[in-house]
Amino acid sequence: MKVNYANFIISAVRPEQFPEDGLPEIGLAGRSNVGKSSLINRMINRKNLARTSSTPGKTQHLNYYRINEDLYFVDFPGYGYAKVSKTQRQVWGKMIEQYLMNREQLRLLLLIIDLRHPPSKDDELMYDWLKHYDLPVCVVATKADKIPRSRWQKHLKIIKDALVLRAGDELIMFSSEVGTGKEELWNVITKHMKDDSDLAETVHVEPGLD
Ligand SMILES: Nc1nc2c(ncn2[C@@H]2O[C@H](COP(=O)(O)OP(=O)(O)O)[C@@H](O)[C@H]2O)c(=O)[nH]1
Ligand SMILES: [Mg+2]
Repeated sequence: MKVNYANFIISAVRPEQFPEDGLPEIGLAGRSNVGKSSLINRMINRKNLARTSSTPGKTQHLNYYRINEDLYFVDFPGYGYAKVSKTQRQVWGKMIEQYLMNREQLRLLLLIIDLRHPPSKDDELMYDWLKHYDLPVCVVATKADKIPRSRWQKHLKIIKDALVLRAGDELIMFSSEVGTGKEELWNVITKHMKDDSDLAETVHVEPGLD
C-alpha cells in the first residue's frame, strides 16, 4: 500500500461519531504500552501521528485514522492497565463489544502482542473474544528488534500455542523500530479488504426464488 494521505479523524466515544463513508476498518487491540500507536506510525511512515505513550486509562475512546481513500485504522483503548477502575473496565467492554458486534465495515482485527513475552491472560481472553464474534484476526508480535533473530521462531511458537491460534488466522512478526513485517502486514490487510467484497457479493444473492 502506498500511503499518500494519513490523518487522525476522531476519538469516538459513541457509534454516532463513527465515520459514515463506509470505508473498510481494521481494528487494533492490545494491552497498554504494547506498541499499537508505534505500529500505526510505522505502517504510514509517520513519526508521530498516532501519539505514542498517550495517557493510559483513557478507556472510552476509539481512535480513527484514515489512510488514503482506502481504509481506517481503529485504535482500541489498551487493556490491562492496572489503575483503571472496575466501572471504567465495564464501559470499555461494552463499547468494544458494541463495535465488534455491529460494525459492518470491520474487516480484520490486529491483535498486538509483545514478542518477548508469552501472551497475558488478557491477551488470551481478547483473542477468544474476537473469535467468539467470528472475526478474522491477525496476531502481530511486535518489538521483534528486542529479540535475537535466532529466537524469533521459538517465541512465535509460544504465542501460537498459548492463544491456540485458529486455522486461517495469521501470525506475523513486527518491529516498529526497524520496520520488520511492514510489507507482510500490509499484504494481510489488503487481502482482507478484498476478501469481504467477494463475501458481500455472495451474501446478496437471493436464495430459492426460482
Ligand atoms: N524497541 C521497540 N520499541 C517499541 C516498539 N514498538 C513500540 N515500542 C516502544 O514501546 C513504548 C509503547 O509504545 P506505544 O506505541 O505508545 O504503545 P501503545 O500504548 O500500545 O500505543 C514506546 O516507548 C515505544 O517507543 C518496537 O517495535 N520496538
Ligand atoms: Mg497508543
